[in-house]
Amino acid sequence: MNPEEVLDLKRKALQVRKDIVEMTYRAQSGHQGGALSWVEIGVLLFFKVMNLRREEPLWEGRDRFVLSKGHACATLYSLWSLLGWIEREDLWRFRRADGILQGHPSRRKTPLAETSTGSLSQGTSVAVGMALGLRMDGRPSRVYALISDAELQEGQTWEAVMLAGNRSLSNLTFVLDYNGLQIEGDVHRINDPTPIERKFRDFKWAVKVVEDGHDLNLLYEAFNWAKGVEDAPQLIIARTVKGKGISFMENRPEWHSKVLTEELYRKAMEELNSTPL
Ligand SMILES: Cc1ncc(C[n+]2csc(CCOP(=O)(O)OP(=O)(O)O)c2C)c(N)n1
Ligand SMILES: [Mg+2]
Repeated sequence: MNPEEVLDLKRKALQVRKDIVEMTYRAQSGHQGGALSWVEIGVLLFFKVMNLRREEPLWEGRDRFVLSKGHACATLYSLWSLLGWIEREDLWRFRRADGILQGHPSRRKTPLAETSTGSLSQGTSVAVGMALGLRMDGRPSRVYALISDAELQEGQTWEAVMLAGNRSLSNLTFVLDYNGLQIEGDVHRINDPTPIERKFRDFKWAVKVVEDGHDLNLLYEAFNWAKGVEDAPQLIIARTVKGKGISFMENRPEWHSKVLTEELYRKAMEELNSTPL
C-alpha cells in the first residue's frame, strides 16, 4: 500500500473509533473494548481486502464477512455507514428497538448482516457452511470470519475448525482478534487456549501470526498471504489490544462493556481528537 492509502485507512479507523464512542454513549450501553480491538482489521477488510461493490452491497459475487464475536458490532455498523450502506442516523439508534442496529448483528433487521451472531462461536460454523456452499456452487467468493480468543474455549469452534480443515476450505479465512482478555480477565488464566498455532495446524489449517494487529501494513501482508494459500483454510492470529485507542480502556477488562458517563465520553473524544495519524 502506498503511504496515502495507509493514511486514508488510518483516518477511517479513527472515525470508526469515534463512532464506537458516540454510539455506546448515546445508547448508554454496548461493548467498547472488543469493538476497539478490531478496528484496523475491519477497515482493511472492508476498504481494501474483500471483493465488494459499494453501490451494490448485496451483490451475489461479494466476499462474505461473519462477525462471530457479535458483541463487537459497533465497529461493523460504523464501517457500513462509511461505505454508505446505512445512514449516519441509523448509528444513533444503536441498541434501540426502533433501529436496525441491534446490540448483536441481526439479520432480521438488516440483510447486511450475513448471519445473526451473538452466541459466541456459532458464527464459526456458519462461516464454514458458507465457504462449503460457495465452493459447491463453484463461486469464487471468499468468506472471512472474525473470531475472539474466548471463542476458542467453545467446543463448537473446534467442530467447525475440524470440518474446514478436512474439507481443505481454502476460500475461508478466520481472523483471531487475540486481545488476551474476556469478561472476567486474562483468557490464559481462565481457560488457556494455547498453543493456538499448533492446534490449528493439527486441524490442517495454514496459520500466520501478526505481531501487531493494529499495523495496517502487517495485516495487509497477512491477508495477501491468506489469498495465496490454495489447499487449506487460513487463520490469521492478530495480536491486538482490547480497548485500543482510548487510554483508560486499553487492556482493562471492565471496558468489555461499561456505561460511558458524560465525563468519560468527553475524555475519550478529546483523546481521539488529538490522536496523531
Ligand atoms: C455462548 C456465549 N456465552 C457467553 C456469552 C457472553 N459473552 C459475551 S462476550 C464474552 C466474552 C468476551 O471475550 P472475547 O470473546 O474474547 O471477546 P473480545 O475480547 O474480543 O471482546 C462473553 C462470555 C455469549 N455471548 N455467548
Ligand atoms: Mg478477547
